[in-house]
Amino acid sequence: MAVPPDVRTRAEALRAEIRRHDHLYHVLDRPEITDAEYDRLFRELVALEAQYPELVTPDSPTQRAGAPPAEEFRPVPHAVPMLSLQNCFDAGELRDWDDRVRRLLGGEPVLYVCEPKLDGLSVALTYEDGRFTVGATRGDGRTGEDVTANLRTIRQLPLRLFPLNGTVPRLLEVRGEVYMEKAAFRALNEERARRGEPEFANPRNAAAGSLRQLDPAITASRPLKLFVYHVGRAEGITIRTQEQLLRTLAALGLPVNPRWELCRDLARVEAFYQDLLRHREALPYATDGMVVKVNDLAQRERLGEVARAPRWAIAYKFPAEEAVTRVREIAVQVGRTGALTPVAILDPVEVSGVTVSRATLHNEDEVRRKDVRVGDWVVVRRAGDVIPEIVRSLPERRTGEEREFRMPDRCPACGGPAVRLEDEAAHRCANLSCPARIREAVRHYASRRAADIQGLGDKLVDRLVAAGLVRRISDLYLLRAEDLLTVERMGEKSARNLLDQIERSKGITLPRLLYALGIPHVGERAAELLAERFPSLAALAKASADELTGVRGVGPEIAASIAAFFGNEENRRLIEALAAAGIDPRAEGSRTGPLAGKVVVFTGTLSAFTRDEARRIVEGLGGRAASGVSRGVDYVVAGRDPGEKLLRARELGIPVLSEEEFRALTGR
Ligand code: D41
Repeated sequence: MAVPPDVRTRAEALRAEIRRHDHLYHVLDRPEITDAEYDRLFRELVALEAQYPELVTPDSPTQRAGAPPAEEFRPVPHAVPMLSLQNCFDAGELRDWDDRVRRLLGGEPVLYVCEPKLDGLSVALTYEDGRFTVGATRGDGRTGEDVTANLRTIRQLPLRLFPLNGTVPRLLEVRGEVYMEKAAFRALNEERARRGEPEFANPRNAAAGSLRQLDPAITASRPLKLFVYHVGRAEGITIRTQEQLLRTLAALGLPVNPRWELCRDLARVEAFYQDLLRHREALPYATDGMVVKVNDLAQRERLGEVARAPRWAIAYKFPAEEAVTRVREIAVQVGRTGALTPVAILDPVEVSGVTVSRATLHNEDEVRRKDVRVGDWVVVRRAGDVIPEIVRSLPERRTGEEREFRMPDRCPACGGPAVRLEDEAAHRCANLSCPARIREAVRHYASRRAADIQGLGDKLVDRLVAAGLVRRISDLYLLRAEDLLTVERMGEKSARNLLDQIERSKGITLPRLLYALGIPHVGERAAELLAERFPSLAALAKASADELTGVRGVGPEIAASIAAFFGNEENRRLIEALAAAGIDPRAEGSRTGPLAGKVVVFTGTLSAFTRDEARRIVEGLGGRAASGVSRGVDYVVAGRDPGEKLLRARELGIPVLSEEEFRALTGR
């Protein structure tokens, strides 16, 4: 089918517009439109491209994900080798480097650019006529691996460069660092722990592991980010200094870390380092030091390189984040799924400014592998704000008093049997009503990314569980103000607020609820995928193994876990109890409709549709129709002869719509 010219023009305009908003959002962190408005543009483009497939270009914003899994990574030779960096560890070594640079340049003035050194994975990105064509890892510096399809999924990476003075360079090979923010790294590890998958040791391994995936869909699900800091090759553009290089790359729409500085002397370089060290914790990314580079590219040329590292740059590393301390005890924690985790209780020790007194040992095999015994001296490490870990024990300092750790065969919380399932690293407490498990399950349910019940803190959960008031998640919805007042010295007002929060959580969406239930292996991502495919919990509970594994991103392990969850009598009763409390969300027909995430209640008789039709309209627009009026309700639609519900809505200050207003809102 020939593409009508106006459609082609519209698609081009949409692409330009989406590119601009991608840049504003992902690179500049300064969005100009809401997610819903963005989604509308995106959907329009998707629809046009679906109708006219010949409109699709590889650099269309719709083409980031979706490449099929690769068999292997093709080798990519680097036309200009990717060099490594020489290191220094203190001010004296930095001075030696500066002295050498100045001597080699015959004492002429030198400016330096300082940049944070991100702990990620170096990549080279090639743009031809402004279009992203090839992306490669550093590899050994001469040859890397072709990870183009994976890099395309990184939202900071422009598929097309913005023109500069009306043109884009003929060829530009930029270099930078793919990394994972610390918070994202922690969340990924938590999810992996829940799924019983091995955790990544640090954000760099997580970034590398995510980028080196044969299936780009997996990379797309990992929150990778990018900063660029170097140009390997350029044609059709002249760059003379690092300062100009960074500004130019930013102007082309590439992500440049704004935290860089042009320094006129070594004192300024040292000040940049101290400042970075002070702010290190608060930065969203992990850094292991800074990189100092000669600003002038002509001077760089004269300085040259030694041993595959430029003489004109140096990495000034932060001090080691390790310390030595003793293991007082190895305690065992019970998780939400009953997993027992050994935790080393340490003599408190300071590691890069933070006191560390516990370190996770993950599981029994890990304790064996690291050969950690109670009473041992151990090396502990903190990388950025990653959970402290024991690097190794120091057996040479043993006295013979140390005790080997054995996983208990009873749960330390309830005394029930702890079993280790075949092909699992973890021991689990098998008792579903173990108070420790309930506590963790409720904490998880209330957490921000789940039901988001603010004010339901860990301590309060502990007390509610200990008092027997909460034996399963659904019991939260039976709590009364008196209960809260008796278990905790809480004011009437805070108790009210908390009950309101609990009430509000009844409006939880299906993907969030799926995640909040804490089904082993079902993380946020899997929950979203499942909610796209199954319209309700009931539908999911009925799904066959084949239907489950048919969902992209859901493997046999997740499917088995879901089947086991819904096959369990207790869990089925929990789902019923939740539904009885009014929690039975439906898949959102649309995530951006005017009623997305909204709860609507009807009262009285409607003239244009039946109740069921009205309900379906709401659901089709991403909302949920509820039967009772509570604080979680967003609109009450009043037809002819409305009932009690109207009064209740007025009492609670909930907006009341006439049938006409409802039709205007929904376009019916
Ligand atoms: O942030 C970094 N990790 C970073 C790495 C950076 N900001 N600048 C760098 N500059 C270079 C040169 C000077 C060779 C262009 C680097 C790296 N190299 C680098 N990363 C890994 C090996 C070398």
